[in-house]
Amino acid sequence: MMSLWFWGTSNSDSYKIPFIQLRNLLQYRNENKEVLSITSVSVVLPAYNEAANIEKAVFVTAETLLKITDRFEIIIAEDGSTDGTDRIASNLARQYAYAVHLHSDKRQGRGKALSRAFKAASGEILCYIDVDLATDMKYLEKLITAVSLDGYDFATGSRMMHESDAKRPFKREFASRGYNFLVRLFLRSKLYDHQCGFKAFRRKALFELLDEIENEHWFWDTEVLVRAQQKGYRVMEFPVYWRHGGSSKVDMVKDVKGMGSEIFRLWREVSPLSLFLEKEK
Ligand SMILES: Nc1nc2c(ncn2[C@@H]2O[C@H](COP(=O)(O)OP(=O)(O)O)[C@@H](O)[C@H]2O)c(=O)[nH]1
Ligand SMILES: [Mg+2]
Repeated sequence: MMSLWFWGTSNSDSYKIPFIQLRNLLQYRNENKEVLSITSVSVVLPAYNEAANIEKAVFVTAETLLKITDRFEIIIAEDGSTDGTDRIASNLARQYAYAVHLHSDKRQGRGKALSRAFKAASGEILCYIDVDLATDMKYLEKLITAVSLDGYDFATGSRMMHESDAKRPFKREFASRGYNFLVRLFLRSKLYDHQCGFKAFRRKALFELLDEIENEHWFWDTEVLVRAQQKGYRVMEFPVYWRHGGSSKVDMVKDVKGMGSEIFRLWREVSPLSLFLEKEK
């Protein structure tokens, strides 16, 4: 687990922290001792063809984490990229001691990449953030303190609560509303948004269900939150400011269909009604 004192310098980027900003951060840290060193945090950035965004995502995440804890690592879980993301990620890992690069030549799917990264992570608090930083990073402190100090086991940002401020294309909004409705109905979830790429977990709680998660791609998020609720873990959902990241890796036909069938696969596994129907057969 790396600390501030391992902070490296980069010659090539425009996102490196200038000295004056670093001094302000140090002052902030001195004045806000209670938020510091609460615990160690691992933030995973799942990345597939993110050459345009990955460097900014790592630096903004590091800058934000510095205000929260002095023990953190940032794991770039990258696979299958064909646009040079792998090269950028391995350079970042070489230059900055807090950055780790996990790579696979073949695209793994977002869920598999996340599971693998969490197994390699050393933090007590485990988080992940989509690389487009669609959720405003000002919520990272709230996300982390939910599981480190406030007694929750899982925490997730939400675009679907009354106080949320989220803008995305109509087609995505429509599909997402229908999807979350079905998850609430069939999987008896109490949450409004299962797919927001902004989540934190208490290490022990996540590891207790990680090997039960069958989905290896987009449905991973939903499966984690549904199984967590089924096991009686405390899940915190809170409204966030969220802006669509421009492009998307979601295939609106194939992935939406896949998510639908995954709802019914999980329903068959966890619903008492389906277990009853199976017995009757
Ligand atoms: N490692 C890995 N990351 C992925 C994969 N597919 C998507 N991602 C990442 O998952 C995150 C969410 O993707 P995005 O296209 O922003 O999804 P959207 O916001 O729901 O449209 C991004 O950081 C992607 O790079 C994959 O197969 N492997
Ligand atoms: Mg996105």
